[in-house]
Amino acid sequence: MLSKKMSAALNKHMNTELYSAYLYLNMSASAASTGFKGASNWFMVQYQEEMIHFMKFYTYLNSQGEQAIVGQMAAPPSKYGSLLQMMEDTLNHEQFITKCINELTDLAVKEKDHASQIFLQWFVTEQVEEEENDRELIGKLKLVGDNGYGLLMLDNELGTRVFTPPPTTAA
Ligand code: OFO
Repeated sequence: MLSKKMSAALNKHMNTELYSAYLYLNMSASAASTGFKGASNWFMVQYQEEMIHFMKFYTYLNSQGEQAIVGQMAAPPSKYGSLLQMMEDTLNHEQFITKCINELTDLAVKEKDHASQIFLQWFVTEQVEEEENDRELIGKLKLVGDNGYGLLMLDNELGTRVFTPPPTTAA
């Protein structure tokens, strides 16, 4: 059983995960429109992962007898800068998500909500991995700079990313 406060906070964040999915879907289209097919694939995989994150919250809320409610949200930007800028935007967004997950975890601790604490642990770990991946790519993009051959090689590398669905979308 969730407190009203915990339920509302989890539901709000569920919608933020959906926003993340739409954000990366727009980034994928933007990268494709500038000829970066590999980067487009990378952001598409990112979109697919965010949909899993969204579904984890959706499933968890419903499993706790709450009704998950998808609400209205702001449209993500449709115009982006260079690949480096897009990756820096991605890291900024993920740092924001990390802050949200930490706040949710703080609330779960405060509410003595052990089930939610366990549920949120997966996301705490996931965010470390997400930020690490983004920082690594930012480093590579800075190294490559405006070098066309380097960008082509990096785009090829981004094209190899594969979406691996978790064994279950449940919490
Ligand atoms: Fe990118 O981790 Fe969810 O939002």
